[in-house]
Amino acid sequence: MKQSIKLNVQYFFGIFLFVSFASFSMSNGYELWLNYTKVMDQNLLAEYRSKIQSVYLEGSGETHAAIKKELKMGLGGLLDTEVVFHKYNGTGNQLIVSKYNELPQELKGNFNMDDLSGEGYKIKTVQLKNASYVVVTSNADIGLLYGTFNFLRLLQMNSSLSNLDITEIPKVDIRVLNHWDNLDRTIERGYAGFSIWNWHTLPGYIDQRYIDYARVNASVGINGTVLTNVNANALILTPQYLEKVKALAKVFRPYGIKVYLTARFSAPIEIGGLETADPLDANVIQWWKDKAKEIYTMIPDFGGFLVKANSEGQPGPQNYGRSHLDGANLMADALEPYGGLVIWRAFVYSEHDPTDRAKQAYSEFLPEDGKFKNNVLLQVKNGAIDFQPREPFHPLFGAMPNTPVMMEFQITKEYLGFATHLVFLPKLFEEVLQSDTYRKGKGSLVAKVIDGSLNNKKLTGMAGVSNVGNDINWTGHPFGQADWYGFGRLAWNPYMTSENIADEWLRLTFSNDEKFVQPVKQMMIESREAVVNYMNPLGLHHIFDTGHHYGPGPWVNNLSRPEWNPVYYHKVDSEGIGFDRTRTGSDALSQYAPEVEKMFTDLETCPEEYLLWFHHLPWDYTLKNGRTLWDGLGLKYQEGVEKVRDMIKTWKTMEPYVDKNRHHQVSMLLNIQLKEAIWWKDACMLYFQTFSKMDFPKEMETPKHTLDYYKSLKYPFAPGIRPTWN
Ligand code: GCV
Repeated sequence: MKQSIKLNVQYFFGIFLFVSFASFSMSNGYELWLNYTKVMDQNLLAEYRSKIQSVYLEGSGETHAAIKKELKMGLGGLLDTEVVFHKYNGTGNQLIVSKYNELPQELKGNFNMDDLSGEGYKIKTVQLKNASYVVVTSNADIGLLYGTFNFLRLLQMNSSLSNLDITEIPKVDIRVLNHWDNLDRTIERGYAGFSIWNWHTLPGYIDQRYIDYARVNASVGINGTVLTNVNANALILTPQYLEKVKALAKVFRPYGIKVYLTARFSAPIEIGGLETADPLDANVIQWWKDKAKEIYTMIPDFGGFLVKANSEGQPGPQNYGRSHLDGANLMADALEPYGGLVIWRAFVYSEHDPTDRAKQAYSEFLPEDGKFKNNVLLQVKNGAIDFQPREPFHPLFGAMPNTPVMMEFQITKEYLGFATHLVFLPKLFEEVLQSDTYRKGKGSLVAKVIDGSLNNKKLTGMAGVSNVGNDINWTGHPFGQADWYGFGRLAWNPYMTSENIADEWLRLTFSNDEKFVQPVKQMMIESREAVVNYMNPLGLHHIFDTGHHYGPGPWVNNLSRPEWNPVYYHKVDSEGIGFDRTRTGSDALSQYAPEVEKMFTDLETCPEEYLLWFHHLPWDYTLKNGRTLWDGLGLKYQEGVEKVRDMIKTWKTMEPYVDKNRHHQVSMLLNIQLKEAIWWKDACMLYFQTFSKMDFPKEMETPKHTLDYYKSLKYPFAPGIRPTWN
């Protein structure tokens, strides 16, 4: 039987995981955080084995089957023992995994299930006379699956089973990954290989990866996936491709994951043969209705459409003189009979609009508050520009009380060093979620907008632009897995701290040894500020090289649209640097609540992290530490570089705790990160110096090359560049 469990494991994770189980020193990271290797602590192992002598598992159906498989794999691996499924024994030392209505009668009294949604669950140690049970229960199969994953996580993290009393309910409804995957398998802003969706071999060939993808997502509560790029190709809505989507939906269904697709606004023309895509045209309206019916006939639980319209060249209702509202409601009407959703993106800015790009989404969408159909969510990026290493929160959060506004984070690191830099993103996500919008007074956190509690919203959501590709370890950088994990955990509970997330992930993925967990956790937490410092300190933003966004390009000034040029964002001149967004400048600050506007406007209260985001300041402006702005900039760049050196030192000492393969991978990547941090410092400071005409601060290491050298660097094949959009 032990043998058969091993075979199961091999079956479910494929050959990659088998290799990693076979030899710790060869781990390739394919298993992600579902690392069910045997519990090392002998006392705990003995405790677990004695408390889980058998498993009572009641129920039927596909999700139930998924639970059983996971328990076999998880317990089989962690306890390195035969997993015995048994009827309720009445004598204890049994793991009970059962929906509440199927629980043995004598256990039911220990639970009040009224407060639970279908996705919620409870895990409790129940003492009955002399018998002790660990019970995982829920009102629905999917909650039971989530509870099962949590239970396995407890074992992975070496928690005691003696006094468990856990109630978990997701705080956000739609917890969804956005894949910017194209039908040719390239990924826009993807740095971990090609798309895992093999459209060519679907629907006939079901890659083991699809199943493992569903498992890992469900393990953190992600319940939806948008399979295709927002720069959409209408072909995905043709019958040929819908058959493939249907096959994926079937794989994901037992794991509670719905599929969504991106809908190209001009699809009625491109694949429907109509002459227009005008949202008010009767034929267009009918076309979308027919398309929705066709999709739901094939995929009854289809999630809905994600739409990028009239943004960066994508077609949309404005091509016909109509509004975003017209466009969104058109699709909402079509999907409504089937319970489908429209997720409409607020990421819009126009080359024909001369106002500050940061202001445009707010101006466009605010007047539409309360006018969208009930099945529309507005998906808003965390900041008003574009996933920068640090951005102030988007002013739309909290400003549209009558519209479900959902969060869009970017898990892939378009502007944070691709899959090469170790930057722990949950720290960034946490900062945004904990920001105070002041829309309903102090404490109106972005997190409260996202979980709906600020304005009593019934429909809530959080999206993460995926960092997954077909690299063996899914995310390229081994630590990129933590960003995927952390996104899922925060989508479930936007109030989790990044520290807890790092702690969990490290234990699940690497080791429970405190000598490993504590220093590496600290390194992860600090890694986000490091990247801000060596790329975009003191509120600088969007100074990345053109198109691919790899490396610095603060000098770029020749692109056709002004707001595509870095010079637009830093506004450097001989006097100083920064974007004045106060009333004397673009006045973008007036889009925030008065308290927030005041805080950012007043130089006394504006956090220095956001200084140059909101202010154009002279080179000799005095920072809080008494140094000039010019010196401060150099010192911040240097600080970022030093932090990467610290990270390298820390990681070196971790060799005894990490398998050779991953230790070596991370070491190599950290060395590249250091090289690139220095590149950023040198290139930016040399460029800014041509305006400030000041000497570098003495603490800053002298640049290795000339500015011309840095300007000459070209990366025509950097990964993730936009392919032709159609
Ligand atoms: C999918 C940025 C990225 C684009 C991306 C766009 C968006 O501009 O560089 O690659 O397009 O955001 O979010 O739509």
